[in-house]
Amino acid sequence: MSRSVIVAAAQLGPIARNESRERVVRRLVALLREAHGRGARLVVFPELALTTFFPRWWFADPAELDAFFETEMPSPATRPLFEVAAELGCAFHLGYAERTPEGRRFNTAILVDPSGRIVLKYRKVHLPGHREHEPRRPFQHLEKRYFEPGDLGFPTVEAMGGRMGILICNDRRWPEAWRVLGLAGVELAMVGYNTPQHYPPVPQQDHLQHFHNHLVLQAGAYQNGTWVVATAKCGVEEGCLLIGQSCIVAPTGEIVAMCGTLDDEVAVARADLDRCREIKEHIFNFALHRRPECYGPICTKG
Ligand code: CDT
Repeated sequence: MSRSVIVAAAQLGPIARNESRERVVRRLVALLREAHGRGARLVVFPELALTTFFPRWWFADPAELDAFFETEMPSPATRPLFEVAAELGCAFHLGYAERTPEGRRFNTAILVDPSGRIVLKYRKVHLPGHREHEPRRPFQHLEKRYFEPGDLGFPTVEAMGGRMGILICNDRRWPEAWRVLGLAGVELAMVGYNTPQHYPPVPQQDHLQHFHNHLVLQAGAYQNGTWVVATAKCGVEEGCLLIGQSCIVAPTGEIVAMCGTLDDEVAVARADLDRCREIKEHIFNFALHRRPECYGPICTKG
């Protein structure tokens, strides 16, 4: 049986602060239909794909913050996406802000299989930004305040004929996160992101944002022998420019498809999961070549 799956990065342009969930879901459904029409059977939507990137604002009123969180999945607003995807037999990845019944908040992503069942849930481990209000910044990045670090580790699942895993945005910069997925044998990693072009603490690196994005995605793919589908929410969102260049990366580290706009757009490629073996059984054959006895400091605090 072929282990090829046609995958899509379903990039989103900006979402306005006052845009309703219903309207965003209509955009997601349109992207899903386009991707499916181009052969895709797995569609990857971005991080926090249902709202504007709200950590850019300081909210003193918890009710204002809660409005950006989902308390159920699917919900009445998101159900149409689940229904259309199941009708088409198309799996999808979706990032959203999760509020648990106990009131805990996570930056979460799920994989929904072609029958409409949630088969994988991941909560972002590496939360960037800051905890307190920093009014001197042109915009805030309050993920450290609004989310708890993920408590699920880096889970993977067998789906679509291969081993699937998820990282969320800032996680992609951390080789440790990739390697934990690699050790689980991941063959396709989904990564949603919202990455501002301007990084207020180190603005001299603003021109490197696109380079760093692809650098870490390509390194993560190659060093772990996995396909990567990485999808942005991008464009000028409430005055803040977010980078695009959503892409699909082969296990060799090569970018095989990429979005060219800063708007709603689909990039599609055929991912032959068997190609992971070219890397996993040779240059990065972990059983043969890894030296974990020398890597101790990686797992100690210091
Ligand atoms: N969403 C997210 O994690 N964004 C960060 C921005 C840089 S840190 C403020 C990222 O790593 O792309």
